Amino acid sequence: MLKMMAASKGLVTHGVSSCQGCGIELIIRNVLDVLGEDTVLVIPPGCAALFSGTGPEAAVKLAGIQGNLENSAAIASGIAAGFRHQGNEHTTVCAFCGDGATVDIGLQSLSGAMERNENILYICYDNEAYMNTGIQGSSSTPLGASTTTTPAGKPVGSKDLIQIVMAHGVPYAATASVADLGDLRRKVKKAKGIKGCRVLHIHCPCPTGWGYHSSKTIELAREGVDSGAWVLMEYENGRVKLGRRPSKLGHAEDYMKLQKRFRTAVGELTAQTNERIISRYEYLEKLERLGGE
Ligand SMILES: Cc1ncc(C[n+]2csc(CCOP(=O)(O)OP(=O)(O)O)c2C)c(N)n1
Ligand code: SF4
Repeated sequence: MLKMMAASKGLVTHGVSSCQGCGIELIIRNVLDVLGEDTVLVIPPGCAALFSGTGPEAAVKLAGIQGNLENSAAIASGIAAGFRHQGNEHTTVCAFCGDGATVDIGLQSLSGAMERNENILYICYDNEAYMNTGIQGSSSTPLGASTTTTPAGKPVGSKDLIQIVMAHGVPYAATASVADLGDLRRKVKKAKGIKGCRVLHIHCPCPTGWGYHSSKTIELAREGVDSGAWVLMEYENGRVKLGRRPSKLGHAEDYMKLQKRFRTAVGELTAQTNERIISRYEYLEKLERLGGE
């Protein structure tokens, strides 16, 4: 492993133990490539912890800490306070957390950090379930998706994290996806250059939990963006700016058909999914127009 670390060029070594086709690996390689080595990472338990670890198992060549599911934003806030005390204004403190660690178990600590406008970059990679412990449903799991705790399909929709973040009035927040790595990198770069609490919410396909072939990660992420199941947007200084308009807005069938987790979501549930996608998108468009007035 030490040899692999030395041989790999970026800040993430070769030979990580995530599943083939895992969206997290693409995300963390790109995020750290943009953030650079003057970065401290906070990673809670979850699949991203496959990249942290201690000693020779660590796949990232950065200082960092693995905390708890409840308190990544609080730990990051403490590290940022330490740097402030030392007069260090340059190091990026980045929390890199799954959806369970963000929208469920760590939501209160994230909310506090956003309220206090802590100088941290909080990234939620969203694979839409508790993957590391066996694909349990989270409040980011979408309507109709089958998990080990929602075997017949989740009967309710997901929490809208970006709107929760916007309600806190942070200086910068954005959604991104592995469907468009150029856009993702641009948003990471922008977030890096802003002071205060910045939040990125990144769609993260998971072949193991979503039930698709590992070669289809990018194709699937693109279907998500094209259908509007995942909306690319930014929020800056109180204004919403939508990214590329979905080319098949409200037609999530192709996206859903590619994934076994939606095998029970037929007919009525698919129609409900499409309705939700359209009404959410129209609402976001209204917010964008309001910001422009
Ligand atoms: C309070 C608490 N409950 C449960 C666990 C067990 N646990 C460890 S990792 C994990 C899954 C985390 O899911 P998520 O944050 O979505 O990340 P993913 O595994 O999907 O990458 C769970 C439930 C824990 N560590 N702490
Ligand atoms: S279970 Fe999913 S998120 Fe976790 S390592 Fe495997 S592909 Fe990645």
